[in-house]
Amino acid sequence: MRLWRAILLMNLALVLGIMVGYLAWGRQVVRLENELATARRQASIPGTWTVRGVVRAVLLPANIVILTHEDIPGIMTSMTMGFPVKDPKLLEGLDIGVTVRFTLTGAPPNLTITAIQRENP
Ligand SMILES: [Cu+2]
Repeated sequence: MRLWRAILLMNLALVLGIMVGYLAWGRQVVRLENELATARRQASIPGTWTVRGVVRAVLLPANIVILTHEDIPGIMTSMTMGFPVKDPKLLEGLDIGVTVRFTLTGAPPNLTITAIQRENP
């Protein structure tokens, strides 16, 4: 085989490889964009979720309760975070360390506690 033919074949193989890689990458981008759009749609749908949590702090002036909550399906995994409460009366009788069952309402990430009860030990 002549040298120029070998070089030509190598260049063709290189161009082909780059094209295949570029096409695969393009498809991946489209797939990821669709996934992101779906996730954004799902994440911003208003709803109501009732889950359990443990009271970590009550910030009366700010109307916020800090809870370690269990997984909220489709919204977030378990974590410690603060939630605003709809009515300051909901914060009455919430002692630190108490296990509660609470209801979140709104369109994530704008969620408000609309109900909260101590769970029986
Ligand atoms: Cu959270």
